Amino acid sequence: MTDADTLVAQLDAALPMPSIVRRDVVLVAGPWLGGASSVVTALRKRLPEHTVVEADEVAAGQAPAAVVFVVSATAPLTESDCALLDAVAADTDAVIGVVTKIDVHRTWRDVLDADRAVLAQRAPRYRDMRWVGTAAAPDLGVAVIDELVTALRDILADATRDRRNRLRALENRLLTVQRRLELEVAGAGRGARLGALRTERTAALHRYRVEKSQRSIALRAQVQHARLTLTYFARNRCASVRTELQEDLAALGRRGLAHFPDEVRRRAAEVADDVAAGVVRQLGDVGEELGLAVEPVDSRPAVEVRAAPSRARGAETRLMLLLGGGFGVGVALTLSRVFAGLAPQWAVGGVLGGAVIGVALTVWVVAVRGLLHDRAVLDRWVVEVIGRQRTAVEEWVAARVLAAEASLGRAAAERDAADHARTEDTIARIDREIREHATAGARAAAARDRHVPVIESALAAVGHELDALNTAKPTDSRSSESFL
Ligand SMILES: Nc1nc2c(ncn2[C@@H]2O[C@H](COP(=O)(O)OP(=O)(O)OP(=O)(O)O)[C@@H](O)[C@H]2O)c(=O)[nH]1
Ligand SMILES: [Mg+2]
Repeated sequence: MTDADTLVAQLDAALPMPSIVRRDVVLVAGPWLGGASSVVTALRKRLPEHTVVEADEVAAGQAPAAVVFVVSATAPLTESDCALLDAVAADTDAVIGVVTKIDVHRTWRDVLDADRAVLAQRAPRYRDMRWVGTAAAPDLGVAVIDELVTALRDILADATRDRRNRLRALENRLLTVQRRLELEVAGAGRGARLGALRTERTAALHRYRVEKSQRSIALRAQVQHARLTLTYFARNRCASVRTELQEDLAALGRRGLAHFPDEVRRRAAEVADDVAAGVVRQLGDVGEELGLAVEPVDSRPAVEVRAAPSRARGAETRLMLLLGGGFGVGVALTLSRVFAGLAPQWAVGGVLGGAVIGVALTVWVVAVRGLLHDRAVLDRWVVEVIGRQRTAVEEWVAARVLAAEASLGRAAAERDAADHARTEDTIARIDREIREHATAGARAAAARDRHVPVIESALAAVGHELDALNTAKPTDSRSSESFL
């Protein structure tokens, strides 16, 4: 057992080590339109004892005995060409470089040197790689493939090939494990995920605070607005009903006055109903706007209309009778005098007529004065009744709005509490995930620190042994000189 095997045996058995199946085939691969298929055809003809395959005939997890890497002499290797070689020769040390189509590209030697230099710079393993020029499917003349056939025969006959391939595969496995350990420390997108989680955490907290204060501002503003609107509504409704009642009263006759108090009661009750409906509607709108439930309004403003003042007038009636009588007597005397002066033959009739007119005028003046007095009394009564009702309605509105504010405040507090619990859950989930990532990172770092030193020693031993085998092997890195 070599050093490399001993060190690999020391590696933790739990480490997932990719394994490969070695196939006794020659793999010919190269970039697009490089000429690989033509080389395969030519090699199959020349080396019937070996199996020559193209890349699509080698499954994942399989490795060939030797790799022929075919590139066109058109231009030097590009980065993607080199990456292709890395992939196909990852588990195989026996690699031959082929520059093809040398029949049409006279500068193929320069391209070959450039390819060799590019690969030598890419990895030390390619430094001693053998390169040949071929023309497997020339446009004119015969195929130039002999040197490739010789090189391939040499490489396949090399006694150290198996061991070198095995060591190369081992190196690839070790590098894969090392890369995986490093990747696990960095975490697949762990940094980005942690950043996203922290942003999400800050956003969740910010959203909770902002939404809470916005909701409480909205609640205050809406309640304040409802209070103002409803107070104005109640006040205006009372003022308009008072004006209407006063206007009605001014047009009422003696008989209508008797029913007027009932009308006042009816209208006062109407105002109370209107205000109650307005409050229900407005508070309902506020609740809907805020998305909160408002307790139903189950009362209406109390309407207390006291009895109208009595129309007993006593002294005033007597005074009016006196004044009306005086006025009637005056008119009667004046009329009798006029008749006595102008038509003495009608003097008696004038006295009688004057007396009748005087009495009629007296009755009329007293009645009109009485009606006006009653109206004035009722007018004052209406002002007083509606004034009292306005106070009662305003108090009722203020009490309802206050009650609604309290119930909305309670509902808002419940919603805030639910929101708080939800935000706490979110934050806890985010914190848990952040912790899990941190733990996974620490675990991965510990695993890397434990395994990487052994892997590095094993890699060094593998490299050492490969160097030793390559130095011992007779190298032939001459390029084809046979063409042209
Ligand atoms: N002049 C010349 N042309 C060649 C030579 N080898 C291949 N070609 C031409 O190059 C083209 C591609 O050849 P292929 O052998 O099919 O190359 P490939 O890499 O298998 O191509 P893809 O599989 O399509 O990527 C064809 O038109 C061939 O005729 C050569 O040695 N000389
Ligand atoms: Mg092909």
